[in-house]
Amino acid sequence: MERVYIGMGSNLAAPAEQLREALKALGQLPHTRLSGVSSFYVSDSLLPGQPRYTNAVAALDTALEPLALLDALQAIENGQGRERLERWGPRTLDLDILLFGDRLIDEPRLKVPHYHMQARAFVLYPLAELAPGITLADGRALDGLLAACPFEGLERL
Ligand code: PH2
Ligand code: MG
Ligand code: MG
Repeated sequence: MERVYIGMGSNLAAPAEQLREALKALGQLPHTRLSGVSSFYVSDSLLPGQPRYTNAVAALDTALEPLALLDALQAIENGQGRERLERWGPRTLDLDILLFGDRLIDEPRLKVPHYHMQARAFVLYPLAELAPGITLADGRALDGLLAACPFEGLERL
């Protein structure tokens, strides 16, 4: 089993409810255990003109390989009505693989560590609840990323 952290986000159709439903689905994935969930956080969208997001991070222990897990996450997104109309468009559910054990993954469909996570408070602060003090597979310390990324603008539910 490998420890995986999933970034979760929603800004449509009752976001907190979307995250709760997604957590149930994550808990039912084969060869996978849902091992932790952060608090939920609300923040403005990075793109102006969209509803506010609710975000959280989930910890999984899984025997699935990364691309099999990615397929399963996309199936959950689709099952909750995700429409892929525009990059960074508003979404009912976004499930991103942030970290996958100590692997560095660089494939067309999947880059791990997730390449935007270092500058996103709505990823780093919930991750720090579940994995305080960790070092990413690329050698960066979570504490260093947090120090460079103010909590400002996040509202913890
Ligand atoms: N996701 C985006 C764009 N902007 N803003 C917040 N606050 N949270 C998100 O998850 C988010 C966003 C597209 O990936
Ligand atoms: Mg995302
Ligand atoms: Mg995504």
